[in-house]
Amino acid sequence: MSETGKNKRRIGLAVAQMGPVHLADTRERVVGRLVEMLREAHGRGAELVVFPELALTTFFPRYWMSDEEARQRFFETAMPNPQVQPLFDAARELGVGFYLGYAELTPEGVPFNTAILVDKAGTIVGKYRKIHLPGHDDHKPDAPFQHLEKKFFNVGDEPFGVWDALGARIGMCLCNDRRWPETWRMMSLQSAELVVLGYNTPSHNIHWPEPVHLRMHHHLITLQASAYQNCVWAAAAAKCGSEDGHHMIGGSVIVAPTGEIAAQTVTEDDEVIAVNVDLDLAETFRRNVFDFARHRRPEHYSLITERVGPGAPLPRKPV
Ligand code: CDT
Repeated sequence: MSETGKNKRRIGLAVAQMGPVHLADTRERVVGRLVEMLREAHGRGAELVVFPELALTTFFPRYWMSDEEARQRFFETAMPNPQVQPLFDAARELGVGFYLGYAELTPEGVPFNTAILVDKAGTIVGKYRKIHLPGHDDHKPDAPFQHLEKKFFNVGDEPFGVWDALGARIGMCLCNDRRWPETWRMMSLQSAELVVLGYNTPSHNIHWPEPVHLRMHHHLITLQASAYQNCVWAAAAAKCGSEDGHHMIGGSVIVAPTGEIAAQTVTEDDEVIAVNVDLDLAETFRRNVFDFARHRRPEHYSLITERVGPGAPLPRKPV
């Protein structure tokens, strides 16, 4: 490392991709896999480990069932709870923080698709509830599987946020959120340096006959373009492979603010990737092409918050 390299602000960052979690897998078994990857990541210098969305269970929104059954089988009513406690204990023992996605049922009985940020002491320091819920809420008996996030979860009740933790300013989102530019801009406008997210992306799209290769293509271009346009590092963890015959893409990545992929998984199984991240790398972009204070023109962006979808063109002055 160069002399200047020594002075840079760095964080040991790992993504812990998960292979499939089947319906028959217990929470204990899944948490055992997470602890094993946390230990491996620590051995490779990680201070923060990113786990997937809904990491504790199979991707259950693919199954039609009553809300009551889903809540009984797949939701957590407390975090940590006795089954997940070993992960929090390992984090404290090793001095490693983590991001974890799970299905949350609040004490008031409200269901969310949630992610938490846990610091090196094993304390929850941030919580994010998924805002962009894809899929549908009705039964589609002719589809090969369902995507019932709109049935099983409420839309997140707080805007996108960032948290000062582990020596960095960290933003959180979940899966489908990564496809929306608003997600990233909300966080970069709060000076995010690193955006972490988990995902479950089915290889087949039940809504239209999308060529399978486009799933990976759109996943990667979204992350690379968003990291660059928002001057952030991005870390994305898949749950992937075939869960009881339902295939989901891998391709977990750590992306630099340059838009370049710094590390990518090569399997569809449990796999750790790690990068010693230079948090200052984004500064060049923040000071130049994306100096927001000098170049952004929010007075010309009003439609972004006024309209949900496409509408009539804005009135123009006569030419
Ligand atoms: N989990 C999740 O958000 N998955 C979506 C699938 C979209 S297709 C209905 C994703 O954006 O990857």
